[in-house]
Amino acid sequence: MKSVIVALVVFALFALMAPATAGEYRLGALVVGNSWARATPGVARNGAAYVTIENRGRDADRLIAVSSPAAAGAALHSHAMEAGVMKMRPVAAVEVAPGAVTAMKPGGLHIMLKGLAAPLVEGGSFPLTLTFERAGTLTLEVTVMKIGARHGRK
Ligand SMILES: [Cu+2]
Repeated sequence: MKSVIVALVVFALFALMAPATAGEYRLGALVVGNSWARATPGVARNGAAYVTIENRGRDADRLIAVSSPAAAGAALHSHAMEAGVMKMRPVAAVEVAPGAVTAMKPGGLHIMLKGLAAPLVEGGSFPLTLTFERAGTLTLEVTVMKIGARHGRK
């Protein structure tokens, strides 16, 4: 009987941890998926990663911190026009409103990876940790697409 309960508990834990579908991760009311990055040429010191965050809950949440062992530093960035020139700007947090889907993409919101430990190679992957104010912390695997890619697998 005891072993059955243990097996059920282990199964339940796996069910909780397993991605909802391939490449999707659940964290409380949040579903995070389509995580990808562009491959970087050997000389590049920085890279960028993108994720899509869906808030299926009733409460607003905020992405407040990002980190990765693939880079010395990671930060949330947006793009904005400044005197007619597109510039990247750090943002303190990314709001994820209830019922909304926030999709990072080239030319928009992105996760800046500063001081890459090694070039990002197409077909590879690396861990990325996201910290949300309400839902907590999630580490997911980011797939590296080709240099100049406009989107992930989807
Ligand atoms: Cu940036």
